[in-house]
Amino acid sequence: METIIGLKGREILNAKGNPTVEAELITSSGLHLFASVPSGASTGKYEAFELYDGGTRYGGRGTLTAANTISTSIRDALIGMDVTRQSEIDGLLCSLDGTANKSRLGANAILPVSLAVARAAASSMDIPLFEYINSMQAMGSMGIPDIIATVISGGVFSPSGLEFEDYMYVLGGFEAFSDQLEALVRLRRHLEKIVCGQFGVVPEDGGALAPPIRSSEEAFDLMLECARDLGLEDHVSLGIDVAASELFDEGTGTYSAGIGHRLSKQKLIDRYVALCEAYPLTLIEDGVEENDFDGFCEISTRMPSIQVVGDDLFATNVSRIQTGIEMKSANTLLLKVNQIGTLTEALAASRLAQSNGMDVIVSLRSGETEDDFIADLAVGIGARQIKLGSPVRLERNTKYNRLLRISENLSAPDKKSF
Ligand code: 2PG
Ligand code: MG
Repeated sequence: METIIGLKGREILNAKGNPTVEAELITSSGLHLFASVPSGASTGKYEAFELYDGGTRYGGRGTLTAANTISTSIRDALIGMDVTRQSEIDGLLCSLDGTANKSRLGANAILPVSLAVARAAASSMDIPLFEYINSMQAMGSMGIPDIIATVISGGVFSPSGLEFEDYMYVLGGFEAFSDQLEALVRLRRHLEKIVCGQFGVVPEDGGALAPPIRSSEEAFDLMLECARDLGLEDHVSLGIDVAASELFDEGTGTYSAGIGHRLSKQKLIDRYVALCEAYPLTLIEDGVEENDFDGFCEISTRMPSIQVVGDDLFATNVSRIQTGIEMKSANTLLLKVNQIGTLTEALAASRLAQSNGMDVIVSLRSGETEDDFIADLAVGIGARQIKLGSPVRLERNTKYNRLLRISENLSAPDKKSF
């Protein structure tokens, strides 16, 4: 039996230069495993709580308290436990916290421990992490996901006033994952050339370009021109993450769509329908605000052939996913482990979605770390897609690179890559 003999929390920096938390776990046979948590910028109301120190250090965003919790109370509770008892350990972490949204210890203290435990279990069994995750999931087959990548940023990620948050290429139809990734690199490079040729040097956010454009039509035209130039138009369609909760004004019940424009829900959905008619738009994430299960249902009814994705809507939370299933709100779950705070709960979320015929997209957060756990997660649960962003930032490429290794492994299972 492989047991936990040491556990330490540490404050580290994410890709945005903000503090986050890493767990370091030591097992009885001497394994050292690390895991860290990302954080979002456009976080939903129903996400698990991230605990920050307050005060003046790092503008109040320090994570020493959460890191210290790992080294003390979580450590004391977990010492001696068998690393293969993931659900028991996650249950214990939840009960140590004792709140519905992990607001006492912080999900940023709980999640890195949960992920490090899974890594330790896989290592102790001498199997790759994705295989271990698949065995815990007990449903569906493993597979390399297709890529969804934000290449143009708007909303809170851009100073431009461009109406929606993420403009994404939805890739598909490639023989090999490596071909798909190479195509994405070419798309991102060529798009930069087109955009900079037109606007000069433009700001970037997490590798996505933020040109001074205001309308989705302009973003789509740039993206399609780029795909056509490279002869890749049959391999890409378009997606948007509206992140509509960021645009919603509760008082008036309206949405801001770009600077100076306010739209009713009806007009906003009409706008999606018009965009779908004019462009190969196949994916709309968070098209209305996070409480509006009916609004999501209306999007699904009016555009039955696209992927209607719930991110802030579901918050990787089984009870919200259950409501969405009953109300036929969306056909796709965006799965973000730190929205819920333990691996066991994230797996339950994907199991519920998949067993009800929904697609799952495993997603990063805008404030990522170098941890590549979500690549194994996506493969292990057989997610249809993974949302990782532009492949020009190492915090994103660690995940792409892990998928390259895994895809080699899956095509030649005798040559295991761990
Ligand atoms: C999202 C992600 C990535 P964040 O909304 O899907 O764009 O953003 O991690 O800031 O929530
Ligand atoms: Mg989103």
